[in-house]
Amino acid sequence: MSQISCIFCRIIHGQAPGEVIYQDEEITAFRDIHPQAPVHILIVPNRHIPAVAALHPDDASLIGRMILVARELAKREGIASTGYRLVINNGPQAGQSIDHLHLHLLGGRTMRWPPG
Ligand code: DGP
Repeated sequence: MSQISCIFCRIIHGQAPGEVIYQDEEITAFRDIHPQAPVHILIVPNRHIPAVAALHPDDASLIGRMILVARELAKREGIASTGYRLVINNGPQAGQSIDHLHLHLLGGRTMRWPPG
């Protein structure tokens, strides 16, 4: 199910511009429009799931696959050995700005901790 007003649904379905670098029957990955690192990719479910808070137990394998896709893309992007960060923001205080679940893959520079 997709939502016409959701920018990520529109990118997934080719109805809005996006640099899609991976897609299968349940997951799409595209480059972040405001990259925070040399490599910044968003891995998203094709189905409109608003946030981690909206996940069901049946989605466990989907979330697992999103992480495996991120790992594969990190290899393809040449950051597997130098390291990378996977982030999911959930809700306003975490800074979630798009209400379509997305896993950030960030790499290509040294990261600080804790995050801001
Ligand atoms: P978050 O703050 O965790 O909700 O991250 C949302 C990310 O989505 C943010 O890093 C910028 C990115 N983004 C927002 N709109 C677009 C868009 O239209 N296209 C692409 N490729 N990325 C977008």
